Amino acid sequence: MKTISVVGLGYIGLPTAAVIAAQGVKVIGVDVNQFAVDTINQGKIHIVEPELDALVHEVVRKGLLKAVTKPEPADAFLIAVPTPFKENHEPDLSYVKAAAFAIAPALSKGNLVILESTSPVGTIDKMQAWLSEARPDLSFPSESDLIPDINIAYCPERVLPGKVLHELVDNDRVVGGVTSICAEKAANLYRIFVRGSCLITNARTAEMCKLTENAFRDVNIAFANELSLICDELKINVWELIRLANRHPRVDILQPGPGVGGHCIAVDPWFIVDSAPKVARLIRTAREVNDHKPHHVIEQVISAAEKIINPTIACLGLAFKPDIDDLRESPAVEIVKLLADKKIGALLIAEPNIEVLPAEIEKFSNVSLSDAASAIAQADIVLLLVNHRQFYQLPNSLLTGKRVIDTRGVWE
Ligand code: SAJ
Repeated sequence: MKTISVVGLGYIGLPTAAVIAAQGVKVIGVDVNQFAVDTINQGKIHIVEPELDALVHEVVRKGLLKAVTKPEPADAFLIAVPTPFKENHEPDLSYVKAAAFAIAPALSKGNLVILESTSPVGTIDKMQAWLSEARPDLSFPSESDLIPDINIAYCPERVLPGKVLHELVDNDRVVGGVTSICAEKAANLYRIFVRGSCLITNARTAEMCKLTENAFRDVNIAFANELSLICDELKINVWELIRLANRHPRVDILQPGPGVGGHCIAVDPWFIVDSAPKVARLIRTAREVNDHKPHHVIEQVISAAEKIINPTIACLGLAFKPDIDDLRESPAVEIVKLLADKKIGALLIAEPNIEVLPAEIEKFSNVSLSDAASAIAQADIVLLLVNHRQFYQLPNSLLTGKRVIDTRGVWE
């Protein structure tokens, strides 16, 4: 494999492109975002991920990675574009469709096309149909038993934001081919940079596997979140309860929080619900339990603020999980926005990983950015939303006399 094209240079595509290029393979990265393309070609990055800047700098300098806005011929095309959902939780495949039509003119006989984007079951068939529509002169795997011109596979990414460069290499990969030859060819591509095992299956199972992994986590977090609501009612410390229950050899409960954030776990289970609405009852309920959690936290703040005139509320953390600066789909952001909108009091936000508040929060006149210690010192109510490592270091004495709502169990 001499040249690999990676389509979509975001949180998954760019690290993947860089890791492949680091193995000495020529990589052409494609993105519709001119700013991203220009930034990468300068050896810089437009996203935040530990160690990625140095790696991109090195592979661009060596001429192994270049970014373009229009696809160019390559031996393999790896598509890593977003698959969000629409208002009604229906999957939005428009980016996959656009990517398929964009690469079609650059395809030639012998090429391998792999989709990595999290997708509802059956997406690979749609992608193949779009490619075939755009290139009727080429044959595709399901059309005959003959060797097709183009091989197609679905291989989901499964890396954890914050540890992407390590997990890209060390995690096992599920490689789903439209035919077993497609799977074998795709596995050979991943073996260029993956140290984990490449587990071969069909494309449909691989599509469902990705959704299953994130739905599993969502259901388990929902269990913890539901327990936290039950414990609030029954006056039991949920953190102690979980710690004790987890001493059973076959019990491993996750941690409650203010809700589930990020762009994966709160989205992917809906793809399962959308495909099998009558039977996916537990998965749907878990989503609803987790989506309700931010509203429960708001109720807790409202009730704590009831007897205080013009309360000051310190809100600790905005990111969707600890020790990152990623605010996308963060329950903490949702909570702060709703509290600001309800004008419950003055909100002092402490988020050690950002320097300016996002516009959606900054627009409120009752909100300002602060450091954690002074926010707590001025506050009547302390609302802990993210368990960033800096917050564990704050002396407990700062909290004396404050009403504390700790959604992550940092000060339990
Ligand atoms: N959370 C809890 N309690 C917990 C664990 C997590 O409330 O006990 C919350 C976090 O605070 C966060 C959300 O869940 O708001 C999601 O965080 P996460 O660390 O569980 O997962 P992500 O979204 O960063 O990454 C997930 C990973 N999937 C699984 O662990 C099954 C990752 O491997 C996937 O590649 C990624 O989704 C993805 O791209 O799909």
